[in-house]
Amino acid sequence: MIHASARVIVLSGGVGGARLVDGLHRHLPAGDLAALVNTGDDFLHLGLHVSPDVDTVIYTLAGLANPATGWGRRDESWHFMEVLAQLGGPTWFRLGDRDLAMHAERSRRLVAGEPLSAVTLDLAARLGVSTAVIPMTDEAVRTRIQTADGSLDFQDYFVRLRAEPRIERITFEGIVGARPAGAALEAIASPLLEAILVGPSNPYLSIDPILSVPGLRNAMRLRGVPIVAVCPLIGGQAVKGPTAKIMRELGLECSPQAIAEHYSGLIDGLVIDEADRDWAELCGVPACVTRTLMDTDAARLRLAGEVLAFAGTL
Ligand code: FO1
Repeated sequence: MIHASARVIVLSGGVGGARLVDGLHRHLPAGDLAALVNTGDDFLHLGLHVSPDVDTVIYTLAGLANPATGWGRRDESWHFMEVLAQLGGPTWFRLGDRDLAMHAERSRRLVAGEPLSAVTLDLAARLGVSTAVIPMTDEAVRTRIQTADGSLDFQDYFVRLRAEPRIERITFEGIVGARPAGAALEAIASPLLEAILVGPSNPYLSIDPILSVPGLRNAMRLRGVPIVAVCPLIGGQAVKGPTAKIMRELGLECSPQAIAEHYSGLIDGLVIDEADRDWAELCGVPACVTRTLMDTDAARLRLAGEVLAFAGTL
């Protein structure tokens, strides 16, 4: 129940979001942080429930993440994939031997009837992670990409097709029946809560699923603590992933102003990079201009401190 005493909640999806979670995890005393993570990227693969954004946060905070990719584990071996290839199985989604244990054990506990949030909180704790890693919902929500040639499962689009298809619309299958994970509502209700942060994740693919879980956005808005987002773009470009490409395909300008507009009504402030200093007056909310590139552990730690300090002024 460490999340019931959270001081800070951070919304995260993808590799970029996990970097800010890591900075906050390093900056804050153990147990003060709760990460509310996207599960729209989850899928059943080889009969296993894979939760990529959750695992990216867990591995990053545990110091186990592959530094080159940001996802999966460092010091991996690939015997499973080698034999899978020989057997003619799908190899487009790469599962390392050690990573495989996470998917197998999560699947075993889900099949036994445990809710995703209970399994996730426990697996993170078993890897020594003191931050509460909370899936946005225990129900199945699946991000689907609508293209001119039909709709695609998320990982098919993002990994197998390398995010090349042109997006017309993004939908979240199962979102209507989804409820916020109990642990998420407990963290939001924490009497110690000081701020809610939105990581520099892809707003459309990674944050919108979280904000679309019925009741979650309102619960955060009504809590009455500052809500601050970190802009995922620097100089009109995404630091990692297809955010800028998707914004163009959705007819959006790749600017901090478009990001601020996307989060309008939710955020009280936006953190933007020095390269985008000229946009500060155009975001409609107070903007904090700083260096947002988290290319080192020190940069993650520094940005985390600055974001929290900025939230404290709102
Ligand atoms: N991303 C890839 O681009 N290629 C992969 O083979 C791949 C495997 C993978 C395995 C486990 C995991 O937790 C994540 C993995 N990812 C892979 C990343 C994942 O597709 C994305 O990080 C999220 O779904 C979007 O942020």
